Amino acid sequence: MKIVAIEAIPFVIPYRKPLRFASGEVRTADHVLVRVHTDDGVIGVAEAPPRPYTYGETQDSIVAVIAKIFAPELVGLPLLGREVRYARLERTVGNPTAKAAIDMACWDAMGKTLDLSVTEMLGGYTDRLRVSHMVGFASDEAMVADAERVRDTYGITTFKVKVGRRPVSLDVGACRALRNALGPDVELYVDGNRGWTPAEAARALTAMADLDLTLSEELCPADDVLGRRWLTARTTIPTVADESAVNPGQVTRELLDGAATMISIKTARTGFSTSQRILHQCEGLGAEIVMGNQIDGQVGTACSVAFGAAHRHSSRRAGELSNFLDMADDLLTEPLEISDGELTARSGPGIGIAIDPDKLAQYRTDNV
Ligand code: MUC
Ligand code: MG
Repeated sequence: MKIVAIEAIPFVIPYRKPLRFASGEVRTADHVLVRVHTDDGVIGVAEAPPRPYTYGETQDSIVAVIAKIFAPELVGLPLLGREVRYARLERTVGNPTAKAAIDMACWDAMGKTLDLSVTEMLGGYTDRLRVSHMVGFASDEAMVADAERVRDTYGITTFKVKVGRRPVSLDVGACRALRNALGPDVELYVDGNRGWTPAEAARALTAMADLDLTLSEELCPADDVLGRRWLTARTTIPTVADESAVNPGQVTRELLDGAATMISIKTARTGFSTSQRILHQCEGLGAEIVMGNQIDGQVGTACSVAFGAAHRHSSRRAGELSNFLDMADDLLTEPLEISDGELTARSGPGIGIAIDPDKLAQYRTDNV
């Protein structure tokens, strides 16, 4: 049970409609499929979604760092040697989605080797999560139509609304339109992707005080140290750290600084191994978590639901699991299906997904 090769395969799948938010926009899924091969002939898979505006990774950088740094460091290690693998990957700062995809592909290979699902191996708490849908920037009418379509088609009743535009009244208007159209029973929360100053964020939250928002995520940059602390202390809405807390040290800092009261866990950037460390850290500190979305495809979403369902602490809230619906196609032989507002974790082995070879041949861009 040794790792003998790690492949990083770039592929591009168009989006049906772009997702826009304060720090950028996504028009194509230019992801990297990672395959970990063992000497038993097992192949573990996962995907890395580059988010250049967030972590500085690109599709090219992910392919290169895996080929030139991570694969040479890991080939030859025992598949079950999780701590050695973790130590080797964590020696390198940054490159979060490249490291996460390798980690998850190794877990997939472990599950396939041991004939267990990743959800069972991680904790086996439940087999499903409620789904939250991210609504990106558009006109108020288009944002409402997107949310209504997703609610009516998939039974989703939790929505994360992208905010962080200027003037703040743009987003206040959009959130108000969503609340008016969807009624009092849906859950609404907001994510600013660092778009506002603390003063703008405070003004927006005051203007939306009657909208029953349940969470406010990353409204202003992590480097606004005192401003974030000031904002968090003056709002009754829990504040979620997302891109400011992508490793256990940053999670500690955000929570103990009073800059955030909750943490978004994204398997796309912390894999299963670091996500589990962060989850237990949050549980110990008494901080809630939300399973976030790195604008994942179906491979990444299967990873999020496998992890989220595995633990009590990560399965309480709706996970952000639906944005693959915006993609024109995907790679799985059996597509994920959201019904009654829920997504089920696959029963394995491993993550429980299979890549369709024809689709991979169609969408891969490395001319193999
Ligand atoms: C999110 O929760 O912020 C947008 C940028 C990014 O890094 O993740 C997405 C979603
Ligand atoms: Mg976010």
